Amino acid sequence: MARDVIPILSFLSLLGARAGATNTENSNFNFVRHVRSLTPRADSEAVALHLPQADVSVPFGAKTPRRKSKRLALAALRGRDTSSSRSDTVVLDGSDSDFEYLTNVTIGGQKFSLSVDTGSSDTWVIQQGFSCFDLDGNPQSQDVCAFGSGGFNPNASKTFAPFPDVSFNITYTDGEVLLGPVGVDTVTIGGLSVEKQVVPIPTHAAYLGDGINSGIIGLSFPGGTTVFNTTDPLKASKANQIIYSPFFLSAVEQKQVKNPYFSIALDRDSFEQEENDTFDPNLGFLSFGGIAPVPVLKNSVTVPIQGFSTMTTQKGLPGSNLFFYTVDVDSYTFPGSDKVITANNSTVLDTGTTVNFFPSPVAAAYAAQFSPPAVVDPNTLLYTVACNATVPDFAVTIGGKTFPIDKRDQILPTGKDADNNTICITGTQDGGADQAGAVFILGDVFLHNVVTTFNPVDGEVTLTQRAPY
Ligand SMILES: *[C@@H]1O[C@H](CO)[C@@H](O)[C@H](O)[C@H]1NC(C)=O
Ligand SMILES: *[C@@H]1O[C@H](CO)[C@@H](O)[C@H](O)[C@H]1NC(C)=O
Ligand SMILES: *[C@@H]1O[C@H](CO)[C@@H](O)[C@H](O)[C@H]1NC(C)=O
Ligand SMILES: *[C@@H]1O[C@H](CO)[C@@H](O)[C@H](O)[C@H]1NC(C)=O
Ligand SMILES: *[C@@H]1O[C@H](CO)[C@@H](O)[C@H](O)[C@H]1NC(C)=O
Ligand SMILES: *[C@@H]1O[C@H](CO)[C@@H](O)[C@H](O)[C@H]1NC(C)=O
Ligand SMILES: *[C@@H]1O[C@H](CO)[C@@H](O)[C@H](O)[C@H]1NC(C)=O
Ligand SMILES: *[C@@H]1O[C@H](CO)[C@@H](O)[C@H](O)[C@H]1NC(C)=O
Ligand SMILES: CC(=O)N[C@H]1CO[C@H](CO)[C@@H](O)[C@@H]1O
Repeated sequence: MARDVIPILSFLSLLGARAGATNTENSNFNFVRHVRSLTPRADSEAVALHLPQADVSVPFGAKTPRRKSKRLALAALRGRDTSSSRSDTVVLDGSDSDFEYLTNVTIGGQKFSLSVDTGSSDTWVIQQGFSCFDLDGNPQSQDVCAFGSGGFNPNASKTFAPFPDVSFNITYTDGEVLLGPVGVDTVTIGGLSVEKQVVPIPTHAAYLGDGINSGIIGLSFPGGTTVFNTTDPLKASKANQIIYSPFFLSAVEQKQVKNPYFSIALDRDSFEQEENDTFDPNLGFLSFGGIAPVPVLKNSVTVPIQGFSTMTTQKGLPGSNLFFYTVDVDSYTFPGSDKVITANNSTVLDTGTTVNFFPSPVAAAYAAQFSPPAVVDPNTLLYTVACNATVPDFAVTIGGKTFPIDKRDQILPTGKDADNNTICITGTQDGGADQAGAVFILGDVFLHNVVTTFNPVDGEVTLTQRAPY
């Protein structure tokens, strides 16, 4: 989820980016492109695939506005200027259609709602008694940070133990900061329990919370963890980074799941729901050990995660030095698509981004096919469209398999104008030029149409088309 928040920021810092920077230098960035990508495994027949049903599934329980840091980070990732006013509007602005996926988690017997994030690696929870700051570092009352609870109390946990002499330190491009000590404790999601999981419990937060979550479940790779071998958070660096197993890899190590899969099915909302609700208990499933329990079709493919490398974790499992679930897209298909050069570059499966961000020529050519056509709003730089426009077909081909996107996903109401008319944007937005270093995003607009099953141990992801719903 959206927590891509952390992931993307970590990604940027790995690239050597600074707050507000629009250029990234590839100093530490070691991207491994897979030859295997040329031979994806098509799971055409006998689907239910080779994938087993999940051992454990939990529902997604709520939607909340995405944090600003994520929007800014995404803007920066796409090479846009985060310091100008336009950056605020590049990504959806806290509208009902822009949300995070949350689920309940128990840590040391204490219950919290955490954001689910396939783009970051730490599972952290704010600590009771924390100090809150604004983004300029001025002390504030705790409620300004807008966590969904008073926080975790390590003294009240029978299973908590401190992880001595280390610290947690994350700084976001928009100035958000979380830092503090780290412990190990039992973490339970649904029926899945992991013992002695490393859990940062920050005491200092400059946080733009949503009033519901108290932290994040990071489902990405060990390389993205941000715990450092120093008690002085100022001394945190790549050199003293402690690579540890994130929650799901710990579950694999502790044999709490039969198979090394976690799977996500994200449901689309209806226009009507988005209009009136800020809470929806039926947004899909996060599943462990197999594929999420929703009806699927036979159309399915397994492809390697690009950038995955077999560094080993402390406990000997393969991990990756990247934090993203990146795939190669073969092509985008829509009326007139034969005239545009499509996707040469990395595309990230991101549960935390609402819309798709595709190469400029793709976004422009597709926008022109709406009737009436979608046009770029000069203020927001987003493609806006009549809410009742006719939507052209669109499909994404990955590993030789073509996954259509439901037309309902391609028009999103984002708010009202001064005359109370609903403003709509398209689900396919401009992610910048298709050039070296570019990163594009397959967001919720795409992910509503597939079940995404991640295998972070073998570095593969399986996309399976959902039955219409
Ligand atoms: C999470 O916990 C709250 C409070 O106990 C409960 O009301 C809610 O239904 C739970 N949500 C899910 C998705 O289980
Ligand atoms: C836990 O106990 C220690 C020692 O008594 C105390 O300093 C600390 O503030 C307590 N933490 C919380 C969150 O209550
Ligand atoms: C931290 O660094 C010290 C000194 O180099 C080392 O002995 C210790 O094992 C490190 N701790 C961890 C958790 O890596
Ligand atoms: C966190 O670590 C970075 C170095 O990686 C450092 O520049 C920054 O000041 C630290 N943040 C805090 C609040 O100590
Ligand atoms: C949403 O609220 C508006 C205004 O109160 C109402 O007219 C409309 O019927 C509601 N829609 C749904 C699906 O409840
Ligand atoms: C993308 O790849 C195609 C075929 O390999 C090539 O013709 C095209 O020039 C590339 N696009 C860009 C922007 O370089
Ligand atoms: C779409 O809505 C506009 C007004 O918002 C209306 O003028 C137009 O006739 C509608 N088009 C269709 C196809 O319903
Ligand atoms: C728009 O709707 C809101 C709430 O329904 C109302 O307070 C406001 O006056 C309306 N504005 C216009 C221009 O009609
Ligand atoms: C990471 C990657 O594959 N980058 C490619 C993006 O597209 C340009 C133009 O085709 C290539 O030169 C890059 O290698």
